[in-house]
Amino acid sequence: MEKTFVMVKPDGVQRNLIGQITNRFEKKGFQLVGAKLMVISTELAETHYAEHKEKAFFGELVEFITSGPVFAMVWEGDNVVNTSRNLIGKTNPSEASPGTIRGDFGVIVDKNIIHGSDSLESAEREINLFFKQDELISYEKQESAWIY
Ligand code: RTP
Ligand code: MG
Repeated sequence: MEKTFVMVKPDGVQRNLIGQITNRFEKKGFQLVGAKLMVISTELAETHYAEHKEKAFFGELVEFITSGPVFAMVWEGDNVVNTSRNLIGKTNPSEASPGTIRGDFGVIVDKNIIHGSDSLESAEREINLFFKQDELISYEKQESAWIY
């Protein structure tokens, strides 16, 4: 089953948006298979965002993403990589459609609330960067009497 890496960035955590963001993925029908609150090291931030190393905003991006706790998650489901990017919305919240996470909660590009992997390859790379194999739990949804 396809998996993707999603992370509530430090601004989203500070604004108490973890619940509302995870709720959108749950309501969509995706399954949470891993999650943790963590503070990213500078080394991990630089590796995660290595594709932007040469960009003018790289230093600020690393500084921001390491500035406080993030909520890192792995979500599973059909086409979850692409669909998550659609739920998240365009990089710049001023261009992101209402109804998307960035469109509803974000204002400026360098504080855009949430990260989502941009391809299957990125998803695999990022999941392995942030999670150990035994931190991911695959499980069946049950239709049994003890669920109320
Ligand atoms: P992300 O990787 O964080 O999920 O965002 P993304 O794919 O939508 O956008 P990407 O091009 O990968 O950019 C990574 C992050 O860099 C910041 N950024 N700042 N100042 C700027 O012009 C600028 N452009 C990008 C954003 O915070 C973006 O999420
Ligand atoms: Mg990106």
